[in-house]
Amino acid sequence: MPESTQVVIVGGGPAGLLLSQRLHLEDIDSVVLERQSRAHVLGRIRAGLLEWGSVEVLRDSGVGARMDREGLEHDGSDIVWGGAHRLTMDTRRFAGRPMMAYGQTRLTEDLYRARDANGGVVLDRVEDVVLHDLASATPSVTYERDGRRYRIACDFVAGCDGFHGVSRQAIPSAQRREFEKTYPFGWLGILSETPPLPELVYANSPRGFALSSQRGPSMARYYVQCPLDTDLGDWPDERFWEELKARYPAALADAIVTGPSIEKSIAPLRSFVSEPMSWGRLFLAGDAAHIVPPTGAKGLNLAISDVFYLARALAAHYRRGDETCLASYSETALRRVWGAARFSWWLTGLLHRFPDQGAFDLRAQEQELQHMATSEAYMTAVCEQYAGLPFED
Ligand code: RFL
Ligand code: PHB
Repeated sequence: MPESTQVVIVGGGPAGLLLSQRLHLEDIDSVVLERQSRAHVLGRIRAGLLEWGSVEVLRDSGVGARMDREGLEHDGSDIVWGGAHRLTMDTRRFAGRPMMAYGQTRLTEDLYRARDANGGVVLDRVEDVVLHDLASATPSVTYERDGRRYRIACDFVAGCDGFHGVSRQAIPSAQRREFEKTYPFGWLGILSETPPLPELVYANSPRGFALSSQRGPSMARYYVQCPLDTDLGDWPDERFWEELKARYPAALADAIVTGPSIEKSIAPLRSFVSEPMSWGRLFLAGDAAHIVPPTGAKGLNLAISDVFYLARALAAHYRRGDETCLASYSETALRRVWGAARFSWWLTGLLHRFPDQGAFDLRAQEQELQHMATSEAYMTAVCEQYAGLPFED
């Protein structure tokens, strides 16, 4: 087991793996500590839609080859509402860049493959990770693996351990400020080996939100808004397909190809931001610092942009002894995080049905969708954010 490294990365999800890959390209050593088995991490079905800025970071990190072969490039996504209306958030036209449908599961596989090929150290099944002396110049991390306890000395710790990780909690609570919003519903999602609709289509319907997305030419991902206490056992495939189709206009519903699901899960929706994103020698990236509801497709993209800023800051420290980017990492990353947090909250409000919504609120939703459909100025502002805000120099 390694006794020292430059950066200990807690969490081997997309944020942790991409950070280790980018640090490797900068000749900076890291060790990734992941709580779950690799099979478990690779089995998780999550995000699917990448901003073009993320696509470019992944290419630049040497992990873009399969994405470029198998990902589905899009001019944007559609929204349907009121049974008959349809608009396109055409990001190519209104923001000058397309988007890419490419599953997080595949991206995680690509990252593991790249780290294995480069001799990267990713330790899975580690337990009881504890961060020490973060306020000093000589932090360390202890953990247990196969019943034995180990310590790694390091210069920095990167907390990439997701919302339920330990890193964020290592910042004293008096130094942390948390902002949170919960929503009274979740998303019930399925994956099915069927040809998806040619476009991503979000639906605002009286029965609740729905989304039709893609994972490849013959792999579709669908979601329906559901109550938080939904029991998966009550949702055999037939019921899911019937409910999904009932939320789309007839022509789209007829175009949905059904088949057996190969995965089915429920995700609650939450908005959460923890400030600051760094403390002493600890730097947080990805879901460890913030959660957005999936409506805006921003979670994975934020993990990628955090890692872009953090790897750049660590490279400036090791190459030039320049501490300015590390000192401003939290502030820089948070500007983008709050942009996405606000956008995801707004799009969630626009497309879902809330238990306390009255007739006035529904008319306001319709009016806003109508406004988007008819105002180029409004659509441009929306597309700018859906396509992803540019990275700062
Ligand atoms: P992850 O993926 O949660 O990885 C964190 C890793 O840390 C490990 N870990 C620990 N390791 C060691 N010690 C501990 N104490 C640990 N505690 C935890 C975990 O096992 C895990 O492997 O966070 P990361 O890397 O920051 O990545 C974030 C993304 O996974 C997430 O934001 C996205 O999936 C969100 N998301 C979407 N994002 C998009 O950009 N576009 C989308 O289209 C999109 N769709 C979605 C989504 C999330 C969804 N769910 C299930 C919440 C759709 C859904 C349904
Ligand atoms: C997905 O494909 O999982 C997906 C796509 C777009 C979203 C959310 C999730 O807004």
